[in-house]
Amino acid sequence: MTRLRLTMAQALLRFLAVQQVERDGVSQRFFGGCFGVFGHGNVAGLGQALEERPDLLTFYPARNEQAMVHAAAGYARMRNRLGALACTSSIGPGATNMVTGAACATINRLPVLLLPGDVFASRRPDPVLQQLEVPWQGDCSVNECFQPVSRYWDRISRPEQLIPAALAAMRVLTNQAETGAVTLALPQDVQAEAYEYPADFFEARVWRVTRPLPDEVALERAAELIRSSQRPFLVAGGGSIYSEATAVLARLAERSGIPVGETQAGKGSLPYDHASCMGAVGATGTLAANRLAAEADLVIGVGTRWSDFTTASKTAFRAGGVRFVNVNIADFDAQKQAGLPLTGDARATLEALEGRLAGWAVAPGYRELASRLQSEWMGEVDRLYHLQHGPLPAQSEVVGAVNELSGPRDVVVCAAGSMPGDLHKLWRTRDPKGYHVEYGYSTMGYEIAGGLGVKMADPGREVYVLVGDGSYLMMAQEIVTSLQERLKLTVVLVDNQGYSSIGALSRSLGTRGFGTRLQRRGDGLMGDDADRLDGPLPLDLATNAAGLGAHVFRAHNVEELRDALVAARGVEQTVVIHVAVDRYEGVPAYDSWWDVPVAEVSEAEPVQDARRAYDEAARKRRWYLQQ
Ligand SMILES: Cc1ncc(C[n+]2csc(CCOP(=O)(O)OP(=O)(O)O)c2C)c(N)n1
Ligand SMILES: [Mg+2]
Repeated sequence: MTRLRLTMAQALLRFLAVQQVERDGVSQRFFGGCFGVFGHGNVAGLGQALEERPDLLTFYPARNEQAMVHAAAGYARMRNRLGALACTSSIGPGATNMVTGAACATINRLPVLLLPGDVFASRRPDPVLQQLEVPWQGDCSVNECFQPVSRYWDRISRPEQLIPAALAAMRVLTNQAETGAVTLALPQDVQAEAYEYPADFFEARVWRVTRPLPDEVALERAAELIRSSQRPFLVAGGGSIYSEATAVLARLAERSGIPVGETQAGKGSLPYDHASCMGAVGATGTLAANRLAAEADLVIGVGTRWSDFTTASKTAFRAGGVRFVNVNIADFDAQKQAGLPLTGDARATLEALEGRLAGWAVAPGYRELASRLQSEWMGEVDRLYHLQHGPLPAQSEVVGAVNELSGPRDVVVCAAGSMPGDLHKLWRTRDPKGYHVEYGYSTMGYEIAGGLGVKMADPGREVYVLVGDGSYLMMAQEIVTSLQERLKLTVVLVDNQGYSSIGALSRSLGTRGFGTRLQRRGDGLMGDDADRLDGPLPLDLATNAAGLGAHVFRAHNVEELRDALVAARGVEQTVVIHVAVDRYEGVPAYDSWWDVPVAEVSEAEPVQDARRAYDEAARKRRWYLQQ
């Protein structure tokens, strides 16, 4: 048997470079490159390997380890999980900076390969710089923090362990039901240690992504349930996009007349003007979707993990005896809401249902109701896109301007603040990959970094990053990486002087926007009530963006924003358009609720009122136990 004498890091790199993924007979390279920030723990091991063989994997230097994992997640999502990036860090803070990114990727079920450096396996020089010693457990380092946020975790303490660990890592990364962050902790001495690796380990390896089907009995039962329902409602989640089920979903919805609501990850499953598209459902849902959801007797979930935003904290589906059918590749999700589990690939399963539902459709009256609700909703979006609010514009007008001035295949990216809810309701999605809001972890700071990953995965599309001032202040530095890689982003920085979403939430819960406004401390209020007393901080985020090298436009009203969006198209490098919006002009909620518990006892009257309203709303909560 041929053997190659390589360091563990060199062997890992060679292995990663030849992994392929295949679906529907089309095979592609799995790893699109490797992000990294070097320090001790990766500079000599993996760093040496990457430097020696740039032909194997492109190295992308990043500014912040959390951000690079977000970029990797954005990349994987854009590639429908058929591609991923590796991320290498030094030991200690470089490694733990990736933990938030890992949690974000795992919650969103997105493959990322994390390669944190680790302390010496030999332990000879212990404690090394940045080593956290655990007095009662010698083999524990900060990298144990990755365990609960990874779907596979391993530590390569001997060079030959790489062989089974790398194969196990690939299995999880490419398994559509299990995928998420995969962590291989790499002790720095072992990275540099040589071993005679069998040449077979470096042969091209194809990981097949199959399209498993639920069993016949379950399919028959589901078709029966659907055929006998009066008011079926379908909820499309991220799984419908990842499995490329959107065409069959559109056909099925058109023929059967079943109306469709979309989750954050599932938005784009249907084009916004498809006859069955009711848009967002749940806490940030449209009136059309939420009305139909409330009365549905059967809810068909496709690739959704039923988060509280989707179920409006289990108040969205209110019909007595409402039942669920769950199409999901992960049995874990298929079993939720006591639903009939159709554990399988979304596209294959919908195709199988399509045949069984041939010739069946909802009653004409139900189709008409959906059509009326849809056109009413379109009118509401038009109204909010063109509010002509002043003196500062409303955020909904910013959404309208970006939507109307972006192309049908362009991608909008967002993650946290008030913008995700507004986008969920208002964005008119025209392409299944045109809407990219990370709302599994809703990580402030994901926006620019995630947008960079989207652009890496599909440089042919314009990427519009909508980011609040709060998120921008948390993590804007990958603007620099976008310039380094000549990957253009159009960042719309929506400035409302602080955490307006949480301010509004706080006010609705009786706590006056406490601690959510950008202002000097001093008057004891730290809330929106203090606005008139205290001026804002002398912050200039547009200048900050210019300092990072972005091409900056300052828009003071919607017209200037539109002009800037048009001008931005002609700029080759990353653009930041700064626009100030009215902090208090939000998009309303449409017949929905989100469960955020209010203090049961308080001296404050607004809190007591909020608690009463909370108890009232909480009465609508359901368990969903009906099988
Ligand atoms: C890392 C992180 N920390 C805290 C939160 C909680 N949180 C959600 S939205 C938000 C405020 C976001 O502010 P900004 O980006 O300005 O958006 P706005 O609410 O003003 O629209 C906060 C603090 C979060 N989602 N992520
Ligand atoms: Mg803000």
